[in-house]
Amino acid sequence: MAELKERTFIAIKPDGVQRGIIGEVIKRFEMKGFKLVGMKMLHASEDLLMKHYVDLKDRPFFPTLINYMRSGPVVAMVWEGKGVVKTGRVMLGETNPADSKPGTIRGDFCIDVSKNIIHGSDSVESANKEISLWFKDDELVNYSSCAFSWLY
Ligand code: DAT
Ligand code: MG
Repeated sequence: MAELKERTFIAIKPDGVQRGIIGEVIKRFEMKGFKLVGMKMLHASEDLLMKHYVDLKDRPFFPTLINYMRSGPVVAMVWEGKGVVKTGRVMLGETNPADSKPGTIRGDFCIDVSKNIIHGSDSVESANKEISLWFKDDELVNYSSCAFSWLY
């Protein structure tokens, strides 16, 4: 069923990597039941980041945002499962950590909007765009998870 194959793009930003939050993020998505189908660590290029954040190019914080995203390596991931885009956003919390509830990733691990440690796609359409921007087809892995029939 196609709805069980929905995918989202999640990236741990340079501050999340430096602060040792990679494992915690992976743990939360794994424990929820989502399936990891792609993951890599990289220094994102300016070109990639300009494309990724193109919708924000006219915002005053755009140059700071690009510099921040280039300040160290990021961990890029693709997670799969029913409703993963929307649920992923709920798990992340609000854009501004100050508005994020405890129990969310941003609510639990960061303070400032300009250092909010993680990215998650905001719609299925942006997820598809972002996944194809960050990953080649052969970097996404097809496999069946033994948990599948216990989740759905
Ligand atoms: P989100 O990452 O929750 O999808 P967004 O797409 O609106 O939020 O913005 C992308 C990133 O830009 C966000 O994670 C942090 C940064 N940002 C957004 N609004 C900001 C602001 N007012 N000041 C500084 N950085 C901001
Ligand atoms: Mg966004």
